[in-house]
Amino acid sequence: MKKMIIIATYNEKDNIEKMLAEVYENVPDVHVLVIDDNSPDKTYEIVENLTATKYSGKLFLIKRAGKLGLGTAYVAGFNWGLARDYDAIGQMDADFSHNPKYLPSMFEALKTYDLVLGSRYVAGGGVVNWSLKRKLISRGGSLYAKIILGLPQNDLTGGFKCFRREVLETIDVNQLKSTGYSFQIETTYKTYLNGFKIKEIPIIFEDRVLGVSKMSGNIFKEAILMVLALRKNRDSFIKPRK
Ligand SMILES: Nc1nc2c(ncn2[C@@H]2O[C@H](COP(=O)(O)OP(=O)(O)OP(=O)(O)O)[C@@H](O)[C@H]2O)c(=O)[nH]1
Ligand SMILES: [Mg+2]
Repeated sequence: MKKMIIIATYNEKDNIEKMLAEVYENVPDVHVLVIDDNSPDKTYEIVENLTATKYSGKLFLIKRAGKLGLGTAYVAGFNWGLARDYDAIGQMDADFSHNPKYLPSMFEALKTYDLVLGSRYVAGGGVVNWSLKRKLISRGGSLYAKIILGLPQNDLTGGFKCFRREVLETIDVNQLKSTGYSFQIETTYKTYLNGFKIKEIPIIFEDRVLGVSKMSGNIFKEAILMVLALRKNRDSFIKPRK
């Protein structure tokens, strides 16, 4: 199985090199695509250097003109991966909230499942160092989406995921409507609607230690409305299987 991981970065200069080292330590044969949105802290320069030296042939960089959002970064990454011969396409954050030690078991599960979710909300999973408020918002958001959309999965907003390429080919990544947190809900929902097998693997999610948070209130509003829109348009997301 040829594997790749997409890591989107915006001002992650303190995290990215160590993150990449840990990813390759855990999965030596994985390819990583970094999508950087012209980070003011020049994260892309660090990555550029590593593509030419230490990680030549297994690290790739797409540098975009400016901050275009995490959702469109993943879409660009999905398209990049689908245009090449990867069988497994993963995504994770650069800030160590997603511990690379989980990658081997996630890729292993992808041999029998079509989408693997790193899940905070199954037995053995959890979050550390989060305020009660953030815990409630996150847990409530997943529960809200689970109920409205009728999904059996428990962590619908997490961004630590691995897809089989067939899933991304089927759900039409260029038609994804969300830009913020609901992006994760949308891809999992469309995967589920198309009959793919989804596995949740417990992860302990750790709050970012270095770098600055990009949370905002608008993102939540979008998510609440987007979930309703996804439910309403449910039938149009079911594609004929290839
Ligand atoms: N390319 C790109 N990457 C982004 C953008 N926004 C966030 N990211 C990256 O996406 C990942 C997740 O973003 P975070 O800022 O960690 O979001 P979060 O985990 O919800 O919030 P904090 O950890 O509290 O900051 C990180 O690797 C970010 O650097 C963006 O607009 N473009
Ligand atoms: Mg984060």
